[in-house]
Parts: sequence; structure tokens; C-alpha cells
Amino acid sequence: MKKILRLLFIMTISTATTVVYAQSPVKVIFDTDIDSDVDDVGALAMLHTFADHNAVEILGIIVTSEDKYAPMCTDAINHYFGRPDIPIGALKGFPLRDNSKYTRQLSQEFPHSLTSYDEAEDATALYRKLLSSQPDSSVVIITVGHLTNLQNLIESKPDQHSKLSGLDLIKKKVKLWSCMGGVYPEGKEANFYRPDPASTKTSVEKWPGQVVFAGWEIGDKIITGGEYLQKSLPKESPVWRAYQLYNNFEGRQSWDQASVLYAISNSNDYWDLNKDGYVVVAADGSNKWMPGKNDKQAYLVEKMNPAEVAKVIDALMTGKYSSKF
Ligand SMILES: [Ca+2]
Repeated sequence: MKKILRLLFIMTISTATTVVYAQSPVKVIFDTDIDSDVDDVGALAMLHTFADHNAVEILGIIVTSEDKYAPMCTDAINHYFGRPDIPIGALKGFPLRDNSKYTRQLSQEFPHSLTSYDEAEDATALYRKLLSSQPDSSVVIITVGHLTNLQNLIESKPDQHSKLSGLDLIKKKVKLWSCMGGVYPEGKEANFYRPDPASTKTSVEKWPGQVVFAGWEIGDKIITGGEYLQKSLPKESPVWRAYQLYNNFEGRQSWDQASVLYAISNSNDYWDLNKDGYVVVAADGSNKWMPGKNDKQAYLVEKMNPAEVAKVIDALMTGKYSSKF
């Protein structure tokens, strides 16, 4: 009933104002290297806030990480936000490590269902299952880590979920790839070069649809997760706990949250888009924007003062929502 009232409220607002969400939620697959930095946790918290207000449907989460606790940490956050059934996929078949500042603790301190990394679904199979079950041109993929799993999707073959190749499945089902990666107009950024630069080259060069890059320089100026978050969230929140463990609320850059905000918000107030050109990725994962004709790629250009964007992101990370986002 609450959900219906919210929907009616949003629909009522939508007739009176111009900046509103589409009435149906954005269908999101979130591909994250949740382990090394804490902005992945902030980005996931934002998605749950959007989902609470029918602006997002989280179809699934792809964990692109070598951290043995990353899938359980993700599951714990989903449980906290009341979405314990979100499917989680992970890359399989390589040695795992344990050096995150927060994933082990979150998976030990907060309830979740997954009991091990291996229990997570195979990332490529999950990508294919999720995409094949959705309406055409309806899915937004947000990547905020390296691109190994996206490359595997692109190169995937027909399977029990779909007769289409990975590339054809993307062409049919995905309407936008929002990618936190690279530096614009040029530079070298971790999601692109570490640990799998070849996957960046493949993903960027073969991606058949629209992609918008949120470069390092965008999130780098947006500091969130400081005192405001510390005071706004209960200590029982895994988001609060992750930021405490990461740097005790000193504040942190918001690379990943920028990519989420761009993908979900209908507002043009935050950033401009540079659509004039395309990105070239070198073998070492460094990148350069080349002027020229390309109607599929764009990158975010600063528009609103980053301190103001930070307030918006901090609010969304702590569960506050208004239709103006
Ligand atoms: Ca990340």
C-alpha cells in the first residue's frame, strides 16, 4: 500500500513539475569492484534509496572483484535495505584475497544469505539471464570497477538463457552503459588499467550502444561520506560501518556515485556532456579522447559546483529523496 501511495504521489507531482523521473523505474545492473574503495558502498546505497522511491529496479549486482568477502558484503547491504533477493554474480576461477578495509567486517557483522564467494552465481551467466528476461532497450548497466565481467558478457556465446551472442544481447536489451572509468580528455585511471586493461580495450572498442563515461576528474572533486553521513545514519547501518572502517568519516571522493547519479537522474543540472569524439584506450589502460564523429560515446563535464553535487549525493546515500533529484 505504501508503495502504491508513493507511486501515486510521484505521478501527482509529475503532472505539476517538469523535472521528474519516468513513472516506471530504471532497470539497473550494477557492476562493482566493492572492496578496495568505499565509494562502491555509497553508490549501492544510492541505488537502494532510488529503489525505495520507485525510481530504480535493481535487477542484479555483478561483483567484479578478487576479494573473497565482496559478494557477501554486497548481500549484507542488500539485506539491510530489504532486498535480500537481488541476485549476485561473481567472476570465478582465480585466487581470492582478503585485504579490504570493510568487506570482511560487513559480511561478519550484518545478516546475509550467501555463505561463500563460490555460492554467488557465475557473473556472465547472470548478466545473460538478467538481460534476456527484460524488455528491449530497457536496461542500464552501471560499471564502477574494472571491466573483466563486461568483457566476458560481450564475448559470451548463446546459452540456455538466450540464443543471442553477448554483443547481440546488449544491442537488443541495453539502453545505456554508464561507466566510471578513464580520465578526460586523457590520463590513466585504475578501473581502466588495473588489473585487466585488455578488458577495457575490448569493452570500449566493441560496445555497440550508448556509453557515458564519468571520468576520474569528476568524482575526484565530490567529497562525501564525512560528518554528514556519520550523523545522518544509524550505527546499525552497513553504510555507516563501511565509511567508519574505511577512513572514520574523513570524507571520500565520489567517483562511483557520480556514475549512478548521472545514470538515474533526469536532471541536466549536474553535468554537461562532451559528445564530440570518442575514447581510445592504449594497451596499458591509459586513455585519450579523440575529437571526431561518434554518436555513441560521451563523457561528463563539470557544470554544477562539486560541493553542491556532494550534498545531493550525501543526501541520497543517507536515504533522503525528493523528486528534484
Ligand atoms: Ca569502484
